[in-house]
Amino acid sequence: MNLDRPILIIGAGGHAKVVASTLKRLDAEVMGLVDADPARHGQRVLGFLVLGGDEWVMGRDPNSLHLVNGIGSVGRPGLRRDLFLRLKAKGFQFASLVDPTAIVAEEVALDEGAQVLAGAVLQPGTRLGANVIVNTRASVDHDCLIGAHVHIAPGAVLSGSVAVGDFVHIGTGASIKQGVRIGSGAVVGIGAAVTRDVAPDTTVTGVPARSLGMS
Ligand code: JB2
Repeated sequence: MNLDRPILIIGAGGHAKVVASTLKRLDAEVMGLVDADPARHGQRVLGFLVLGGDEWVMGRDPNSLHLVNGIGSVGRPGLRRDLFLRLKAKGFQFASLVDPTAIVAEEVALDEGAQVLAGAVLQPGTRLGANVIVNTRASVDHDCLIGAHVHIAPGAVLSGSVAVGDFVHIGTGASIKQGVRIGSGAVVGIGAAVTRDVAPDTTVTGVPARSLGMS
């Protein structure tokens, strides 16, 4: 976790509130938040001020702060990834976050900006790609490989050696059988039980999960 510089949170909605809460538990120095909605400017999120829009970030020296991505994945799913890539191209770095209530075993690797939130569990040998969210009380068992920009929503459970491609959404409370491979861009619905591999860009739902076609 690179919390050695002041932190600016991108976004000021629901996910921003969750990461702000983690940052408070970590006793990090938070400068505030930025949000595209002018109506939010000047408001507070858990006591932190919404300073302005993304132009506020662009006017800063990238070496003077670290960013935390406070955009979630509901609504426009590509927004979180696009902002991460745009701000990185401008030279900014994203802090990775591990909530103090999470359990992160040895031999776990987190790429830039990965977020392990309250009560989450990561078992040994697991790797999280850049900008991943392991959300509240989700668990990722041993030797899972999780691609970039993946959202593992609250309470989802991945058994051992699951491989997840980039930009996958695994819905709240879904369960993934050991060794399953989930292709890039796939969506796993809320509460689904995934027992077989999922093709890229496909949506699966139900128990056991069945394909609804291209996502
Ligand atoms: O380009 C942008 C931009 N576009 C939208 N830059 C910045 N800095 N902010 C942007 N936003 C802002 O993101 C919106 O104005 C809004 O305030 C915020 C998104 O908030 P919302 O609560 O709608 O979604 P979220 O992505 O924070 O949270 C969703 O995903 C989470 C994973 C929610 O559904 C949560 O319930 C869920 N836990």
